[in-house]
Amino acid sequence: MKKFAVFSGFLGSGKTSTMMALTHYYTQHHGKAAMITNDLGSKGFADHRLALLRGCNASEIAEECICFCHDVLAERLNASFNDGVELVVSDIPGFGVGAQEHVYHGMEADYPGCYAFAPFTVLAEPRTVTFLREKQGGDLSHILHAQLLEADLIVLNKCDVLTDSEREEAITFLRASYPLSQVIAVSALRGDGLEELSRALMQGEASMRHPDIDYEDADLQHAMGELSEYYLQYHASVCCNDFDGNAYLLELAKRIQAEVKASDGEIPHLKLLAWAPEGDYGKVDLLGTDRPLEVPHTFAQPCTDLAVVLNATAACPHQTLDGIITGTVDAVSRQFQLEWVAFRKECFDLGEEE
Ligand SMILES: Nc1nc2c(ncn2[C@@H]2O[C@H](COP(=O)(O)OP(=O)(O)OP(=O)(O)O)[C@@H](O)[C@H]2O)c(=O)[nH]1
Ligand SMILES: [Mg+2]
Repeated sequence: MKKFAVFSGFLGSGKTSTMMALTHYYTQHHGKAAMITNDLGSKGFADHRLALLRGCNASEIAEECICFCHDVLAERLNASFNDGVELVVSDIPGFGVGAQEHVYHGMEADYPGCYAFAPFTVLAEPRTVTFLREKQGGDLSHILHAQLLEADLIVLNKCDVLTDSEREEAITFLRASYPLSQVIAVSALRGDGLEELSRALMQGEASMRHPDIDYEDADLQHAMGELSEYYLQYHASVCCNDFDGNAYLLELAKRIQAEVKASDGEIPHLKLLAWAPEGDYGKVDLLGTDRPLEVPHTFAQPCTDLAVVLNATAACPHQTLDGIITGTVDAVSRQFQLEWVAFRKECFDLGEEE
């Protein structure tokens, strides 16, 4: 049986990490699996680069959401399935709200009976559960709830940060709040729960129900309209020395975090990925102004030459975000005595784009 699964979920919940861990696990233990990273804007986003650096069977669909380019998605699925792939997973850009309708129902309407859809999957992290339980986060809670309403399968990720009893409490809460969804717990970082996830996707089926979501809901629209996206790809080099690539990425992330906070904005996810010509790489994630920085991977060697991709989604006007990030890259690069040359930059309000 060949299956296609969409992974929805909030920024930073671990969609990309779980897709990478799952495709590796599935390929090692069952059969071929592939992942698609789907982003708006140019090609070459951090998630896709990271998947390639991690040696995953990965491709990207850029410039358009898979909600609206069924022909491109169908071609990609056909190529994978013809190549012996059994499971293809794709994420969804933006908030993903409405993706069950747009992707599963849209593909079934355009290509009736051609594809088997795995349970529509929504990633949640422990903080998602805290927000929903304590009704914190204002607009954010609205988005998280709308996403989870669509789920056939809720995957509680990052279970490595929870005790056993905290994990069970979180699962109980999710099951009670979303009784139509199966709930499982994983840790993409540690590799826990990947067999259960593989089975849920391959043995389960999409419900193809029409979730009761009010897309025109003013709060949801308001939350979507507040976000802006920033994308920068550049090359940085030092002329006659080497430098600490890990310290450089951390300094960038720290300063951007402080400046976004000072501007009263919020930054749910900034990804900083840099790699050296030999393939050594470093990654730093910023998941909010009030959270510690995440360092999923560090450079093993000092650097002389780096390609850098920086993607951010923030709740602040795109002009402000542009000023903060571009200014910080310039200042920190100078501090590290680096010459930097940008070769692609995009910055826009997500509300306008969507
Ligand atoms: N502790 C822990 N951290 C994790 C786990 N999975 C992902 N992370 C970290 O969470 C951060 C966000 O993970 P991503 O996989 O980039 O999240 P995403 O949902 O793809 O984010 P967007 O692409 O912005 O929507 C990264 O720093 C990961 O290393 C996990 O199982 N445990
Ligand atoms: Mg991602």
